[in-house]
Amino acid sequence: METLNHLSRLLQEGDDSGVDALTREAIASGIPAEDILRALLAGMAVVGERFKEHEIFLPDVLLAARAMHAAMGHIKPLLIAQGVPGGTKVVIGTVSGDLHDIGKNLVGIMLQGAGFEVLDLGSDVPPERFVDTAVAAGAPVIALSALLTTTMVRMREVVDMLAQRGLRGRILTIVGGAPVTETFAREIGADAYAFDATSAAARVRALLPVA
Ligand code: B1M
Repeated sequence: METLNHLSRLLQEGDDSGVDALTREAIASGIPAEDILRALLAGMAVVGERFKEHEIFLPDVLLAARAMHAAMGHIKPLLIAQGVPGGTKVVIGTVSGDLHDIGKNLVGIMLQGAGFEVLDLGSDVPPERFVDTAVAAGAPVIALSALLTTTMVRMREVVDMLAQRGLRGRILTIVGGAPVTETFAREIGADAYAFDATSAAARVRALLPVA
């Protein structure tokens, strides 16, 4: 669809005001939020590819990320529309040393849409903050995101800290992010792994007896 291709192109160009306006227009014309999200993700995948190939540079990626945030502000309420407020709490964040938050935000939105109360700690979150927050809030799940091969190893610190404090089994962990795999999740002792935001919500639901 032309509007969605255009949206994806504007995102690749880092045109945040263009993305902002066209996202609002797309919503008003009845295009489903899921389709808008798909177009944005396709645009971001191109940005990642071009960055890898050194065709664009970090400031370009930052502009694309800013445009993504602008669009997410509009589609977030639509994506979580079926959410039931006040459900089971899930603490979420991107691990220490990692500033990537777009995927984590998406996981948070899908969790909210599935009826969970999401406590979002942001990015670059130290292990003790995850654990302390979960304990203080009575959250049975910690959801960890990492986008860098250098930071995914920090997920293990959260799992280990739960074990040291005798909380393994009472507070469960789910991990995900582009470099994270099911095998890695098993290796570090995480309770679950999810490939994307939609399956993350389903996996968290499956982890809990009643959610
Ligand atoms: Co960076 N970056 N980045 N970056 N960046 C990647 C990740 C990279 C793959 C780009 C590349 O080289 N092709 C590469 C990592 C290489 C590696 O480690 N193997 C990379 C690099 C190298 C870096 C820097 C080191 C660059 C530098 O400084 N030289 C630097 C690191 C900064 C830091 O974190 N300390 C850096 C910085 C940045 C920006 C700040 C400019 C910006 C982030 C802005 C922001 O997030 N606010 C940025 C961006 C935007 C990207 C790319 C282009 C896009 C990431 C993204 O948002 N994707 C990325 C390339 C790529 O992924 N194609 C790249 C869209 C998002 C929806 O997908 O986050 O994968 P994603 O989330 C998915 C799944 O992974 C999953 O669900 C989501 C979809 O449904 N998921 C979970 C995520 N978390 C989950 C948790 C779960 C379950 C599923 O359970 C809890």
